[in-house]
Amino acid sequence: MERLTIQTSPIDGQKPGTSGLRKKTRVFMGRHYLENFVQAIWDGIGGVAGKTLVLGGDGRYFNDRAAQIILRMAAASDAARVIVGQNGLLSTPAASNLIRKRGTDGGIILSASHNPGGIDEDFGIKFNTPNGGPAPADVTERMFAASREITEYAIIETHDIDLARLGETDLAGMVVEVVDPVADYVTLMEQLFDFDRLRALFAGGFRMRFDAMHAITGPYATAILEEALGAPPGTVVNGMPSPDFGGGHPDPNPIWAKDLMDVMMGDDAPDFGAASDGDGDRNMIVGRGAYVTPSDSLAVLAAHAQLAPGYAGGLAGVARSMPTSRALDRVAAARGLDCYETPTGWKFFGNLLDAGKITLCGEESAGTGSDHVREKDGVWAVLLWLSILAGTGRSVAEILAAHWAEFGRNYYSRHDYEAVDSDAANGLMEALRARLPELPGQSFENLVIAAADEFAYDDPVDGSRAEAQGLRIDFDGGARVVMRLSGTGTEGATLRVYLEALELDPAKQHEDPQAALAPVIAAADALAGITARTGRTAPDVRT
Ligand code: VG1
Ligand code: CO
Repeated sequence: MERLTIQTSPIDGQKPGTSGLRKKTRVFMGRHYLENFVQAIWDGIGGVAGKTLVLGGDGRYFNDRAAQIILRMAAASDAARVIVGQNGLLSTPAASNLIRKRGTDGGIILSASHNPGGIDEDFGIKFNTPNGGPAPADVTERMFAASREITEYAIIETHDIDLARLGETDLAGMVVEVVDPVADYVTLMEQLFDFDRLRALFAGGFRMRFDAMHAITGPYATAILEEALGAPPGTVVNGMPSPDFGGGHPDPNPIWAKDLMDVMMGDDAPDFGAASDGDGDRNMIVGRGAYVTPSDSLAVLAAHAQLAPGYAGGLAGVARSMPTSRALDRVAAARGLDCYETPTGWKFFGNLLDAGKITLCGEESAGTGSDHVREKDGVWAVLLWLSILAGTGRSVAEILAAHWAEFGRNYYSRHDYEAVDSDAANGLMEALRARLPELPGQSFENLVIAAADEFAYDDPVDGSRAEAQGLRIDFDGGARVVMRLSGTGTEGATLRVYLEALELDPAKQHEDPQAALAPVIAAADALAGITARTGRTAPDVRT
């Protein structure tokens, strides 16, 4: 084995976004591209000499090659140990758990999450810090800075490590420890949930369909739902991870998880349906004939979390990302819980969780989680929902109706305009930003604007400030429009328009959300000139 020092030079654009660095797979496969960024990670965290890291990914195309390169680079920079999921696989929450449980110096997750995979699709890499959470902005900025000054990287020249075989191997003085990617995660779930109770639910004939979307949660969901909880074989569908996710988008929403939606809305639907994304941190929840918007799911989980043993003592507080609906706030106010509003991206919850200010948190993009790890967690959300269904004896539809009657319904939808020309998208945002001060008091589509601002977040724990986190426009009566540009796309710009309207009258809480939101949708277009500026007459995705 020879340690090589390879001369290189900076590559433009290695700037991590909302969740790590995401690019087209062919870009990552380009000469020095992955190696440069991995070296920048090492530099950004002050080197890896003597350190222990976790490594795993969602199994997408290039995951296997990237894992080998990263191991050889870690060894060349004198890391002490890398704990790798078997075959280079780990879901994002399972990686977060391992980082914490093993007391490591952090970890690398290979994933572009809900983005499609394959040689012509997307790849990504993310570094998580020792608390198990995504690296905060100061750390990713150091990585980006290092990527712009790089002149060389070190790598060991050797044959591939066998990542299929569990156990330890030596790689030029570094220990490579291959672990079962599922086992520690199952142990954690057993600590939080009453598995006997959930087994009894399935034994009583409760039917469920979990769509793993050909992504990483297949093995986790099969081990927990079918093997540990006794759900019948076939409960988990699309459970074999594939490098291109069966050619689909591993994004659990009604568009990309349409098969599941069709089953759940059809005759003879099971009692409960769920889906997860590429790397296993997102969840979609759907009952028989009842889709649950992620914002509502978060609010329902907060209202009933104590039904699971892990949360029987109550919640310290809750948090949501800014664009997430205010359904959570209504539960928090009724229960006397602190409720924090953070920018988009899980990294902003880390300090609140570490400081014990919150127990539960989530985002409108189908991410919910708690203080058990420092990532959102799809399978965990499913188990908490199952605990609530078992504990209340109600159906999903009944739980939703009761929730809205008690707290009010925050009708909610997100409209995405994908691969928009970047200049057009930036122009739209700039024009709206410039008009914010004059908007209060004006009315659009009979909706009167109460307040308008650009969201900035002051972290209450470390005092750091994050600016330019989205434009928000509040209307009298509890409706709201939020606009921001995605930080996870790999092509042009994605404009996200978040729409919300509050309905307190139980007689009006059962409308189609797009119909209930029609005035807000029209107001958003009138405010920002979406059609005029982007040339799009309809969004690509409505969640
Ligand atoms: C999106 C979501 C955000 C989520 C992020 C990572 O970011 O809006 O809520 O945290 O993806 O999720 P953006 O910048 O594209 O809006 V995952 O499951 O793709 O890691
Ligand atoms: Co994800």
